Amino acid sequence: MRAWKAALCGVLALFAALAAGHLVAGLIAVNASPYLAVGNGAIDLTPSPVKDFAVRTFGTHDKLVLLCGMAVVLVVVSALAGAASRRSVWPGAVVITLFGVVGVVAVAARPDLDTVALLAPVASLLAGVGVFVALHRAARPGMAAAATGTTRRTFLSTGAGVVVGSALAGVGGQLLAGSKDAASSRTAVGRLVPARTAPAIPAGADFAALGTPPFVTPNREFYRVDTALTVPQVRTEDWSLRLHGMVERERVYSYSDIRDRPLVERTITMTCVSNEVGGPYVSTANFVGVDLADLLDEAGVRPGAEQLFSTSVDGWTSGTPVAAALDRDRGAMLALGMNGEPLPLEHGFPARLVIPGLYGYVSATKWVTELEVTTWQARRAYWLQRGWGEQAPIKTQSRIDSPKGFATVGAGTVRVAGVAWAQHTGVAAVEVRVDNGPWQQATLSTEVNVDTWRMWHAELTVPPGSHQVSCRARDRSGYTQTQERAGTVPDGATGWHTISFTAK
Ligand SMILES: Nc1nc2c(c(=O)[nH]1)N[C@H]1C(S)=C(S)[C@@H](COP(=O)(O)O)O[C@H]1N2
Ligand SMILES: [Mo]
Repeated sequence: MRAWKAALCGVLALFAALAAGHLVAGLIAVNASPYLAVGNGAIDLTPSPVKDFAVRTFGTHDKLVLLCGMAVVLVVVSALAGAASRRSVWPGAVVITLFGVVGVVAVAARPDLDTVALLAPVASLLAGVGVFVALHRAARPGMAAAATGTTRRTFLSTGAGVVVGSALAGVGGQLLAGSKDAASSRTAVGRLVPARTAPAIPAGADFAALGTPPFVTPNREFYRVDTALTVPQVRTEDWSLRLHGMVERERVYSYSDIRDRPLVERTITMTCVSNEVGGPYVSTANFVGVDLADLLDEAGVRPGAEQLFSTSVDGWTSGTPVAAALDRDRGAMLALGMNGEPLPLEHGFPARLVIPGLYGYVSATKWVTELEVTTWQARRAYWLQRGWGEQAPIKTQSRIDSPKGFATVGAGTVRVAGVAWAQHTGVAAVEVRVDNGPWQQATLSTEVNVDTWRMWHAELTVPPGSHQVSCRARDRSGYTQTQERAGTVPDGATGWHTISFTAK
């Protein structure tokens, strides 16, 4: 048979396999889709430096890049496997089967999926092999020369049938997955009214008009970092939080158990450990929820407990020092809401942890469903297994937001503006300098609380030409940001943010 026909058999079999898996996954759990399971598996297996590189290079699009890359590899390999089957059905059938097995293994390995989820990759495997064999048969030239036209027609109509069937199955799977989504459950939550609201944000809390971000980050713009390829869909009615381990009384809370308690609101700046100097992974919100210490006190933490080990519905885990979770002065929260709304799905609906002063990977579990009080020895959380630090307080940092790097500005007086943060300690001062000149004090915005960022601006005099401007923050402990550059691994980047610009 012609090479193009053989290759097409491979590619169409791939489509059929992916679509069948997606359809069955739509009935069970969207993450059972073998394509997504392989993607999620790849994320968990990717070495930290590569993951760090992906986050740095592609930002929030890192997952889209992964999925597209996988698609290209799958199509190319399927086409090659098909082309290798010009004489015999075997090479292609073996490769398609191997793909299917990888899908089964990936779904079996997902911590968030149970055994029925295996039906999805099994459906993929059967559809892939079945379609490949059928198309291959239809494509084989007939015995007599006269039959060639018929063969081509049979092949094309079978192929078209596969394309239409796959499209229907794929779309059907997507619709089914959507019908079980959590969006309507979130809408049904309505307003979460705190009994204790956070103090109103004072007018001078940001210098947005001078180029800083707004003090409170709108939910849509709040940075997002997680390992989930598809946003976990958890309805409040299906959610519960189990608190167990080294406690006197194990507790299980439903959504209404939490929501019916007096809620508190706190303004908190969250930061990701993967934020490079000058990076975007820092945002501020008004979180609404309950004190984590209240829940822990109800359960009764036993002596010797060191770690609060939290687990997300998607299997991701995090370990927080118990002392930080119990410290009332720190105000660790189990949050249900963010900026006047229930948590957005991507930010952990129905419930997440937020603990001021600690990087997100040790404090901010989204879609949290289990809290185990334990020791550091007993459990190792997701990023600890991958070489990141156990203790991860947020490092004092500052960033220049305006001018942007490589901008051209008018010579003379140049306004520089940005943000600084030293959560749980407080920013005491920010200094700026041009071209290794003397450090100059920046004007700070009104402080909201020590757990939030603080904006700054400074007016510098610069002659025409290219220049570099750097900033550094000092916190209330007296510590001034070190110039020493450290990468994000294992516990957060250090160094001064420096940008270049041209004055004309
Ligand atoms: N379930 C889950 N929770 C998670 C993560 C994750 O990968 N999965 N990432 C953590 C990290 S590294 C950070 S910095 C914060 C980011 O929260 P955000 O996406 O709401 O900004 O969530 C934390 N909670
Ligand atoms: Mo993070």
